[in-house]
Amino acid sequence: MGSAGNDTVVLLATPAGATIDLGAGTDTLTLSSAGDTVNLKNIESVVGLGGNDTVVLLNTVAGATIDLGAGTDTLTLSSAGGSVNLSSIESVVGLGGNDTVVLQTSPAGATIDLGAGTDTLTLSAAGGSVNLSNIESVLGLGGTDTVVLQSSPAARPSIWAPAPIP
Ligand SMILES: [Ca+2]
Ligand SMILES: [Ca+2]
Repeated sequence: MGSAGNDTVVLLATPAGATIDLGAGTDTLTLSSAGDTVNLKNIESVVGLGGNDTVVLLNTVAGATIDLGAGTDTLTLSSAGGSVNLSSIESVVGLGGNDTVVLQTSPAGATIDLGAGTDTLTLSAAGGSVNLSNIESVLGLGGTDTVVLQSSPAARPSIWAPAPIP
């Protein structure tokens, strides 16, 4: 458990399934280079390195930034939903909450399933290829996007693309 202050924690080795709660403040956690399987709470910034990381968010700090680095990484969002900014995550799993996900970078062929709730995904400005499930709204930016809908909500999702430059 972290203190109320701002904690900066670097994991050197972590038991699989460890739960890490850094409490109040603006906290940063760096996962071990071997890859970690962890359950996280109250962490504003998560940095993964080259290992394969499996991360479960027990809660989502609004606007949290999560970059799991190289490797084959999986992130499960909090069941309460929330807004997160993601980089370098091969598989993102959302649960019943309303999720607002912004991809800052996405690996080619990343799989993103935001589950139940009313979910919004913003694609990376760099473009890329993604496989999507259960997302009510998808917003693309200036990049070249390849999107495969593996399953879409009953009402077709609304997908926006920027207007062409006149
Ligand atoms: Ca990683
Ligand atoms: Ca959801």
